[in-house]
Amino acid sequence: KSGFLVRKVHADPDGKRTPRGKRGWKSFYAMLKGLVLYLQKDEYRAERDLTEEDVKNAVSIHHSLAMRAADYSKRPNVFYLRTADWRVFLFQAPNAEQMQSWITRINVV
Ligand code: I3P
Repeated sequence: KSGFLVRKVHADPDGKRTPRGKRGWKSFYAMLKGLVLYLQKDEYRAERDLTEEDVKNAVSIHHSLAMRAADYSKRPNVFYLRTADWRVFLFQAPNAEQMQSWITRINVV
């Protein structure tokens, strides 16, 4: 699965609140491959090698949990991703259907 997602980092490993200045929303082209959610800064280019930054932004979704961010009302179609190492991301999908599709795909693996 792939598509555009806007990401906000809410908590760093061990659930520590991400500091001010690193909490802004950023747009990525997201690709779910196996147990890794790749977040590419530029829009998708077919055979491109992953850059150092792409690797840094990639998230392991092994033992992670995605759920609709019912308590977050500043933007629509936002879901939480909590990783095994207790990081927390918010992701905004382009529409409700895409949001649900990402949640289902992340939780099924
Ligand atoms: C953050 C940015 C986010 C905002 C966050 C700010 O600033 O303005 O959009 O979250 O508020 O800290 P920065 O880019 O300097 O990190 P919201 O859009 O959800 O308000 P927060 O610290 O209350 O999460």
